[in-house]
Amino acid sequence: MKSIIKKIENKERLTYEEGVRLYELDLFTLGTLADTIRRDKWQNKSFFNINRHINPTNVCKDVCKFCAFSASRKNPNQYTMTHEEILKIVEDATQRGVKEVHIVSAHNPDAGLQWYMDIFKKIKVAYPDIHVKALTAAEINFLAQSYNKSYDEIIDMMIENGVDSMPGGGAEIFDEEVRAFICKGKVSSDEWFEIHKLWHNRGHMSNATMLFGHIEQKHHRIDHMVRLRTLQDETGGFNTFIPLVYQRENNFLNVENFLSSQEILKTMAISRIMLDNFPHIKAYWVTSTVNLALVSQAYGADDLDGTIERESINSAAGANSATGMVLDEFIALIRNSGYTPVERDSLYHELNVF
Ligand code: V47
Repeated sequence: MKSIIKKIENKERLTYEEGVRLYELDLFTLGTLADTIRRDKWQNKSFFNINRHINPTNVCKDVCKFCAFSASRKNPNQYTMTHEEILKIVEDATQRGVKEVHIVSAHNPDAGLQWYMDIFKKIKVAYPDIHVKALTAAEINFLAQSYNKSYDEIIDMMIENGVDSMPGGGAEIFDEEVRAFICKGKVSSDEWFEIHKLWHNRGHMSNATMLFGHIEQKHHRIDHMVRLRTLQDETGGFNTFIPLVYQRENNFLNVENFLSSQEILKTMAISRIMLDNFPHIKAYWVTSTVNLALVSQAYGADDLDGTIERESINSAAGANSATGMVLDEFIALIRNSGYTPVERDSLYHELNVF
């Protein structure tokens, strides 16, 4: 173990095997190692943005076992927003200073390709300064398959219609066996990577998530991180890694044991250590709780996502995030936890230091 710690202190890259062993370290040691890396990169800064999540439809042809958000066509709670409804949300949001809309939908077989694409153009025409972060690799794969298009063609359409960056969703866990159990039929791991690589090769940035705390084991998380690190070496197109804590309500995975805070913090710290080529690690308060996201700042995380305003995917599964965070409160929480709140834009340019 000593040689692994020495390697981290010397800023040397860890192998997959060494990464798996990191979970044997105590929380304090892991935190100290991750915090040193975080402070080297970002000192005392904690980044956030003023953003609005929009989930325009929950009708989904896929049946991921962990998902509480999707509604089959028989579900009485299904919804699909009109473009007018979405534009109204964006209009209201811009009046509150929102600078990014994060748009993620389910895989709705009835909505049509143009329904997915036109909304981006309408938003960009009406609000040219707003950053549109939209379409996960899972959605791109769904659109390509449903409308007989290549990934390149869908990406062309995204760029033409004004999508600025891609969110990190749909990654779940890359291990093929776990993936087959939790989300069979959805974008495969290889396809997820192919799509992000194509997007990066066009000069655009994206994020990467990892859904953990369900049936996966620790070594699957390290495998997930190492696969991401490999693509990042090649393209440099990832901004942020976001470990998403699995929420267990209203879904079909039936996981009995919830992760301990200690294991969540260890995973945060281990991602900071393993993903040496990722600029940012995000503690997504929606799935970790606000309190643990604040503590995560001392375990490698330098980004707390944003105010969000409304969130439907994780709140459907039990997260306390349906109505977002009030900006002043968010800033005060970061400051009172000992960090410098820095409002960023979607590509991490600093806008305001509080
Ligand atoms: O891919 C679904 C996850 C993701 C559950 O790029 C669940 O900045 C926990 O990707 N428990 C969508 N998670 C959200 C997402 C995201 C979030 C925040 C920031 C960014 C970014 C991206 O939500 C899905 C899936 O992994 N999810 N169900 C659940 N029960």
